[in-house]
Amino acid sequence: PSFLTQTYSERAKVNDNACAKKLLELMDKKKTNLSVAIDVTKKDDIIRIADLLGPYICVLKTHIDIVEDFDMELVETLKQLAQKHEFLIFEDRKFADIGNTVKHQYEGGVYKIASWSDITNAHPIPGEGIIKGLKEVGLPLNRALLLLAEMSSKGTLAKGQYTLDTIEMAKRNTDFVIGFIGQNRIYDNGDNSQDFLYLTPGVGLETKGDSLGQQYRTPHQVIVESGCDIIIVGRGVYGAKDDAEIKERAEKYRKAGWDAYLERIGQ
Ligand code: S5P
Repeated sequence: PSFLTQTYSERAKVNDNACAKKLLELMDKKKTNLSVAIDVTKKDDIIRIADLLGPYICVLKTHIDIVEDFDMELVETLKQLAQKHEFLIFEDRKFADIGNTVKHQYEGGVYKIASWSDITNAHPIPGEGIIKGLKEVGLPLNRALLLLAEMSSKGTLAKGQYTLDTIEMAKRNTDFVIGFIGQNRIYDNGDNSQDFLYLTPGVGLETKGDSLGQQYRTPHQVIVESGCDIIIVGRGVYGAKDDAEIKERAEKYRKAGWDAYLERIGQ
């Protein structure tokens, strides 16, 4: 059967990537396919919101280079919160350079991303060397990679043959690549040979987009109509007026995403 109609826990059993397996298991346990993008710029705000949202999310997505007062204590705290609430950390670094350069960017520099982020992502634009470079650092640490197969923004060049070639790249690197950032479940051969996870940003219930090209769809469109697995929501959740409303919004998106998943698997 197609992975589309299987439960997350059934898929966890047959996925032999440790990181993907753990993610599918905790999604099933916590009943959530919601990832929140905490795109705020102060350390204390990230920590406060992460602790608040822990119970509602399967993946905490960060943009570590927008944090004004970054230090390693921030990522240590996020690691502790990830343990406390059982979620994975995804640094949305969007690597896009040659293998040798991304290796350094992933392992070293100020942020030492590989030391704390379970999942990161890369544009396939440089060719397969980018995966090989990241893999040299990430595999020994049991990290995993997502390839950007499509984007949510208006006018994106990631479409058509580019997207199809991205899927082929992933199929040749299944030891490290666990899935995609994309808008549609493009590859599902239905024969259980390779289960890729589709994480989908550009999700909003209230608005259709922003003034800078972002485009939003609903959790139902993403999970049921497009067959993706995880909804990524940023401003739709953290952009609330206070903590109580942030929690309310997280629960609203969690429920919308989970109900859509139940509908998809026919439960
Ligand atoms: O195609 C993409 C890929 C990503 S990872 N479109 C996106 O918007 N993103 C990220 O998802 C983006 O960098 C941001 O962190 C989040 C969307 O945030 P929102 O506030 O628009 O929901």
